[in-house]
Amino acid sequence: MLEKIKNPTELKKLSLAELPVLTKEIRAKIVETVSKTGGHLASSLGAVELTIALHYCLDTPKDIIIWDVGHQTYAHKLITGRYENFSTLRQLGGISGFPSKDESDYDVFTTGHSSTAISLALGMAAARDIKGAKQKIVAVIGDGSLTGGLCFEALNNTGHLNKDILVILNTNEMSISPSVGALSNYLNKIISKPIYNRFREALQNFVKTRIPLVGSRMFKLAAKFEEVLKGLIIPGIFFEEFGFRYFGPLDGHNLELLINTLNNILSLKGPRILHVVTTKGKGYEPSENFPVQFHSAVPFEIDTGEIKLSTQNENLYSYTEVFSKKITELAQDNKKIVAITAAMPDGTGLYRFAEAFPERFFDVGIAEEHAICFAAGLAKNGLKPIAAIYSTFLQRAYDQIMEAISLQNLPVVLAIDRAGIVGGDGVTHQGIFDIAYLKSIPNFVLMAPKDLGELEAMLEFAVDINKPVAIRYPKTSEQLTKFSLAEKIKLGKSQILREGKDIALIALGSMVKPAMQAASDLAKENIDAAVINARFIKPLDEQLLKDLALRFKMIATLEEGIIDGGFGISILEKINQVCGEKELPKIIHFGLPTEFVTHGTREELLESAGLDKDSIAQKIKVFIKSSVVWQR
Ligand SMILES: Cc1ncc(C[n+]2csc(CCOP(=O)(O)OP(=O)(O)O)c2C)c(N)n1
Repeated sequence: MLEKIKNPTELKKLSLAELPVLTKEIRAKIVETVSKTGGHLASSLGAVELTIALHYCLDTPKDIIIWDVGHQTYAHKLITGRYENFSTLRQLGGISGFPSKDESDYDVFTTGHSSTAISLALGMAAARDIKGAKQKIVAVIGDGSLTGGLCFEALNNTGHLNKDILVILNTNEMSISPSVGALSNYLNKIISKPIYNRFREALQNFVKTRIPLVGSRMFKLAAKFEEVLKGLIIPGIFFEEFGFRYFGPLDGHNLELLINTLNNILSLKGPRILHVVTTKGKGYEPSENFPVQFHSAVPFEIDTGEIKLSTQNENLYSYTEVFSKKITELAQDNKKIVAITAAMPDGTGLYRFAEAFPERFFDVGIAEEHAICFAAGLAKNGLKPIAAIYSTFLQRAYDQIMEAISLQNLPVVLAIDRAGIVGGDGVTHQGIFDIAYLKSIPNFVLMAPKDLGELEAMLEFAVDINKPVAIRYPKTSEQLTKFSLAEKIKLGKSQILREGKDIALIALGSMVKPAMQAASDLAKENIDAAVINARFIKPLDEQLLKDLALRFKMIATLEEGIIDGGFGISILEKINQVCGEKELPKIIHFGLPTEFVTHGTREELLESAGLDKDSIAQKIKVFIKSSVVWQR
């Protein structure tokens, strides 16, 4: 059945009775594909019925569906013309794991960051009304994503503008990990035992037990009273106060109920919210049982749900894991250390810290802006906060980093995970802008470790220094290394790893290894390259740069981030400053162009950006040749 559905028009030709078969086929296709490619399995499985119901009731793409985050859209992709290519999910040149406006007219925005859907939908609704057009607009958002403050800005504005939009709130009690916060508790109460029902039970008991003689009259009075009370304490009163009409909670896997309800609600006017309850991972036992593991799954065996052996390597450790252990170890002795995550205790490795020091661990929900301000508050009152946030999501907290941390000069440590190329998650998740956006912020110390041992040393350094510090590290796994005490991290001091005379390669973090490999390959061709492990993006090692500028006619800078406004440009500026009258060395920058980087494996993407050891060596050879000609 699924194969034949090239678009929602064909979906609508199916009868209600046929739809359950389709849901099975969709789930099977998603599980089969993600078991090979990896991807957001559990969220997509939970939204299958909702997806079918929405496309069944709406006239997409004229009508609009905006999926918050967009990690739940695999069923949407399958019924909007991407069945044939679905096996290429998240692969280089294949279809994206998130909505992509360049991929399909049914994907309205290219998204991947949470809590934006209501704002986007409201903007489109306001434009629709100015144009006098007819268009239904729906935003689909999960309970985890609703913890983002941006949603409340949008709800507030929607109630004020009174626009026709439908928000579907898909609750499954999970963010990536279990949802946290007061709002999450409120939603759980609505689902598990609506306040209204509890009240009615209490009222009836009261009438029966306390006033038996006048029971029937009291029952009538109570019924009236109940009507009034209903207005005050219906489940969605919170949303009603924002100016929304609230419907639900509804079983989000009951297709017929969903379709009937949606048809009714879509014909109404004004801001509406439909609350559906779903099971994360629905229909595939391992993902229902382990929704955290299958939120963003790596390839697995379909029969058991076990991770495929080829994706495991026991000798390799991720930067996240080493961060996780080290920070927990440091916190044993240093009672001032507190840790903060914005809904990513597993992804950032802070789960370990949370287990060891629950009272010093804070999961603030998907709320990066709040996380940073909150960290500033903790630091102001004498603690040592470590906020672990992915590079891409930290973008959201730019202003808070600037004002709450930098302007106050508070000793907060930003542990920036997933810095650089992240792979399959693609354009919205690449952590390639953080150097450029943090470098210009006063007071910050910015660092990047060359290996796992150096990450540990940098963490020690960061918790000791009384300044704002950011450490960026990549999404990759390596063999463990030990940091020798003789190397000791000193503020703004780089490390010479290899002497040379023809060219100096100044490499940052993850680029140190390919720079060293390129240097040994170049040596075979009689090119003698020095390699410097920069360690610091800020402050730069002025003394060393002066020395290099005097000794070398050619310098290369290497970083896993955009060149524009990046580390290499800082080196160029500094060398320009320190060189004085002396002729400047010729400088070549290795890094990424100011463009969005698509999905693929990390290795493929680094290679296509010329950041692998062979491309580096090759380009340096050409650079040296052309520089010699140029100098003559
Ligand atoms: C700004 C931002 N922070 C963090 C994330 C990482 N993230 C992706 S999905 C997700 C959980 C979303 O939970 P929910 O909306 O309830 O959807 P579910 O996966 O439970 O269906 C998180 C934290 C993100 N995409 N955007």
